[in-house]
Order: sequence, then C-alpha cells, then structure tokens
Amino acid sequence: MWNGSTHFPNNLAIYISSSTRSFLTPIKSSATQSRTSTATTPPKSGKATMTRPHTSSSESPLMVHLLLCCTFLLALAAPATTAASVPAPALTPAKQNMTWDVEYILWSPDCQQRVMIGINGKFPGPNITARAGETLSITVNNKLHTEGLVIHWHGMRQVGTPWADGTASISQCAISPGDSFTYEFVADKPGTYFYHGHFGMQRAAGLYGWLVVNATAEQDEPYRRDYDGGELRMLLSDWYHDNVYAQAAGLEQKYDHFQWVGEPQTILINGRGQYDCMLGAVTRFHRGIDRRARTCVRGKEAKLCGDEERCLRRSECGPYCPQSQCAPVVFDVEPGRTYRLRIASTTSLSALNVQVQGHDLTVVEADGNPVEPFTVPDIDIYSGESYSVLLTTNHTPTFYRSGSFWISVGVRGRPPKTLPATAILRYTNSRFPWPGSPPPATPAWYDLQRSKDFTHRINARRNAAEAPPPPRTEQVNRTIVMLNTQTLVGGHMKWAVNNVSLTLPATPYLGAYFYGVQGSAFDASGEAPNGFPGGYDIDLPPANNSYETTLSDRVYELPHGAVVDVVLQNADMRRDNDSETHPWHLHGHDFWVLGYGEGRYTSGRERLNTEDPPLRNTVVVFPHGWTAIRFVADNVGAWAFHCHIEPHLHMGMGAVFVEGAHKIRELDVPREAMMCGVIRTTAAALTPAKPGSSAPAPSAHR
Ligand SMILES: [Cu+2]
Repeated sequence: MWNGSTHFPNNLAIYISSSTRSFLTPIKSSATQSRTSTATTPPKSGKATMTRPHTSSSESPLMVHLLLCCTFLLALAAPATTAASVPAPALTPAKQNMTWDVEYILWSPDCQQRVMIGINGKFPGPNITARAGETLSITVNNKLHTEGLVIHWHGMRQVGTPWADGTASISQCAISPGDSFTYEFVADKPGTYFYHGHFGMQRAAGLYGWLVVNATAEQDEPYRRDYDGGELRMLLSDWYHDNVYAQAAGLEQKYDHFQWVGEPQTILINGRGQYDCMLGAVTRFHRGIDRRARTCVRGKEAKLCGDEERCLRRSECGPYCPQSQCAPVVFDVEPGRTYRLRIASTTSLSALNVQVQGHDLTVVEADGNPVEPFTVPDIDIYSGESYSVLLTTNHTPTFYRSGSFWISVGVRGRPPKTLPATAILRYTNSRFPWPGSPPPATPAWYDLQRSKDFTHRINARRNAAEAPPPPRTEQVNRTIVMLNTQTLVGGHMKWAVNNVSLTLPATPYLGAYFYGVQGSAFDASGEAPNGFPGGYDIDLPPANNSYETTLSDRVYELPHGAVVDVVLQNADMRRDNDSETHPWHLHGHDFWVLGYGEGRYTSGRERLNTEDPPLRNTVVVFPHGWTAIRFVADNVGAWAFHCHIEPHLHMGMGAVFVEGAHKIRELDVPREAMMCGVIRTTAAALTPAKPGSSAPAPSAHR
C-alpha cells in the first residue's frame, strides 16, 4: 500500500515501453470550449487538437535517443496552444439553441473499449459556455433505443422552470426512446457547473459534460482581475469497466447476491484516462527501458501489448497513438501568468485530490460562489462539487527542470485500488514536453483530518455582492435532521434518511402537484420523517438499534419562502464502527453551509457560522459527524436532495422537497414532460390545475 511518500513506489507504476516513448509528442487538449451562440465571442483557443506522433517502433538505444531528440525538437517547434482566454463580454444576453442526439457509442476513455452513453457521437458531451442571463434551449433526442433519459443541469437553480431540472420521477418523466424534449432555462449566475444524466445510473455511463457560465461585464466576478492567463478546465470522473446495468443489478439483488460496485478502474480527466497505467513512469528516461510494458501501443502496424488479452479491438488505441481517445490531457500555459483552473467532479463514487506539481492553488470559487481566497498545495473535491483555483506559472525552466509539470488526481477516503490520473501542465518555454520527475503523490487516502481542514477553510468571500449572508437563526421556520444509515430492507441493502429509504414513483412529483393527483401518484398521507428517534445510537449499526427501516416515496412540503435548516447526521453503517463521507447535493438552490461537527448534533448547542458561511450546492458530511445547512424555500417546484454518490442514490439515499406546493399550479408546466404514471393513464380526465387554462404547455416546449 502506498504510504503517502513523495514518490510513487515502483510497483504502482506500470512502465511504458521504449517504442511508446517515441510517441511522446503530447496531445494538446487544453481548455476546450465550444460556443454555439452567435452573440458571444469565441475563446482564443479552440477544441482539442492532436499532434501526429512518430510511427517508428524501433527499440535500439540509438534510435530511442534520436527519437527522443526528435520529440524534443518537435515539441519546441510546435506552436503551443495557449489556454483559452476569457472571452470578451457580450453586449446583450442571448439565447443558445442546441440539439443533442443521445446515443450509445463505442468509446475507449481509458484505452479499453466499452459501450458508453455519448452525445452527438462523442464523450464527454458538448461543452456549454454561456453568459449569465442567457437562455439555454437544448433539445435532447433520445436515441437510446431501450431506455428513458433525462439530463440535469447541476448548479442551475431553475427559478420558474422546475420542469427543466432533469430529474426523472421528480421534475419530469424520463424521455422515452425515440422521443425528444427541449430543456429551456436561464443560466442564472456565473460559475463552474456541469450537466449529467439523472435517471438510473446513466451518469456513470458517461452522460455528462461542462456547463460554464461567464459573468457579464456588469457582474464582474470578484477574482476576475486576479488572473491574466485565461482559463483551464478539468472535469473529473471515475470509470468502471462493468456497465451500469450490471452495477445496478448487483446493487438491487437480495443480500445473498448483493454486489457492491467496488472501486473504479480508472480516474478520468476531461474524459481521458489510462487504465492500469501511470504515465509518470515514462519520464524516467535516464533509467533505461522496461520491456515488460503492458500499455497498448500502436504504430504503423497494430502492435499487441505484452498482455495478449488487451488491444484486441480496433479502437483500443493506446495513449500515444494518433486519434487516441485516451491520450493524456496537456494544458499549455505561458510562463509568468496566473490562470483560472476550473475543476469539477462528476465521479460515481470517488472523492478526489488534485495537485499540480510545484504549484500552489488559490481557491476563489466553490459551486459558482465566490469564497474568501486561500492558498493550498492541493485540493479535495467530492462528487457534485466544483471549484475555481488560481495557479501562477512561476517556474523558470532550467537544464534540470523541464518546464513541464504533472497534475496528479488521486482517490481520497477509500483504500486506493485505482491508480491516480495524470495530466500535464506544460509551459510554452518548456525544455521538454514531459516532466522530468515522477508525478507527485496525492495525500494519504486515510488522512481524514487533512480533508476536514481543507473543507473547513472554505468561507464566503468578504464584502462580495454575490455572497449574501444567511437569514438569522431567529428566522428559521423549520429544522429537519437527517440521519444517514445503511441497512437491510426486506433483504435488500439500502441507504436511508431517518430510517426511510427513498423510492421514486412512476409519476413525477411536479406533475402530481400540477394536476392535483398527489394521492394516487405517491404516498401523500404524510410527510417524510422530520428527524429520528432520540434513542438512536449513531455509534452503533442500524441492526443494533431497534428501529425498522422502510421504503417510502413521501416528500417534505415546505411553505413558499420558509427558512429551512437541514442537519445531515452521519452514523454507523451496517458494518460496526464504520461510517463514510457523503457529498449531499440540493437541486434548485444554493445553501449556506453553517458548520460541521463530530458525533451527534445537539440542537442549540453547536457553534454555527452565520457570519460568513459559504454558499454551495453540494456539501459533505464526514464519517460519524454532522453538517448543518440553511436555505430559503423560495423556488416553487419539487427538488431532489441526495447523496451524489451514484450507487448510494440508487440505493435510496435521498429526499424530495416540494416548495410552495399550492403555487405549482400557477406554473406553465409542459404537458409532455408529465405524461407518465397516473397522469398518463388518467390524462383524458385531467384538466390542468392552473385556473382558467386548459393548455398548460407553453409553445416553447411543444
Ligand atoms: Cu453517499
């Protein structure tokens, strides 16, 4: 096991053959942005471009030497791609129209071909870059022939458009195979966001992509003048070789046959990784060649790797061959500048740590909200979170220092069975295209205190207009305490909140309220539990607490405008003396993070930060601890609040808030979004609940 030392032990690194090293001209893949709006300015740097490598596979020392020299010269000669600069502000808010075909694709994100869910034939999905205030209109054609589909716009608050939130069974019906649906909503505030599937486990199948919202000239993010180099983007994810249907089936079996998804095979950066291979090994070119390399290499001729099991499919091109889908990500940067690095995580399971060799990171944004800047050697990021960090390119390449640096992304909080992912930060005056030393080791996975210390440092940016203080504690209308447990229900392994595991109904909650059919759509006979029994011992597994866990689709109903506190209370899992970190994400809102604590939360006794709590849309609850948040229920609709770990949500770790229930009838809910469940079966008899209207669907959604 890796002990957290500064270098990876050799047994973790898979060496790459000498012929691979002849392909070392890196792929330029910096800061990819695409813009479809005609009213906005395109970034200076376009999409990923690929440099065609040498195709020789000679392994003689002389040839290797010559090729390395060639690579070096090529790298010097090649015009390096500067990171995309921040585009000039647009004069007027615009509307972007996009049409997406969502379909199965064969893809090799980590040099191993699998079926993925792609958009317009590619993985990850298209980059969306919007201007704050701009309307996004995205027509999604479901070309998955055998399953429904929705897409959630993570971090968009969807004020007035709750049906565009993209949560199956909550905000809409899944789009049927062959059908289309148009999401139309306002990109309401600047920040770093992304989108992803929110039905079944489709996110883990690769259905995700960037959604970045730039500030208008009037808004001007408070850290805008702190960087002059432009913008870099790292969308982080984890990837499993088992498909999501196998994963879901394993989770749904009765306990005797229950199969946990396990650790991912590969961490991906911008959709690219290298299974069972750590790129850092290639940098040790003064130490000779290891011919046991197992990484797929393709040159002029198809060349099988040492392990015959691999590289049998045409598309499984290795990380260095032309057109490779698993080529390492390279960020080209100019020396002496400060860049804004946007980082977001859409992992299925993994908590991650990001560090850039030799460079500190100054955190300025979290989930689209400005935070008081602080500087750290590395950052933790949980699924559902996003950050902007500032990075200054302050090294001078020397004979010994190449001017190329590793970016390491490693797993936190779980024993590391997945190799860290690597990308390269390359200065334009770099002497070598590859870093001259191995990648930095990310912190020890079990160092929980380090993770807490990082998380506790995040506070709202002082005196920023975008960081309003929370309502006062005296204004709180309701406090909900949510006990997080893992237990068996009817022989099935489930996660539960207050001893209730969430099951989703066939009829979307939003449609049920809109058409006034709550009673037949879900269990509307009462609310989900507001807390858990006082006698529940959070230090013991559920089995040692005599409280039964049940399945339920009940919701929390919050009056419009209510100030709500939620305390997430972690506890022992099914296994005694074990508890996990869960990142909880709230739809339709940002919330203030009032504080974190150890053990059991005691109302009125805990110290909460109401001075400068950060606004976020995702927050972690640490093992055996609690996290308190506050939000104002001023967004009419039905909103999911759930653990962002995909298999945990699948096992019931979530809740639903219905806000301003009686006002839902006043919304223009598109009819086709709700034609499933009891609404479809009784559609002929249903009239829209909106007074005086018989056609609730606005023309934009037809
Ligand atoms: Cu979880």
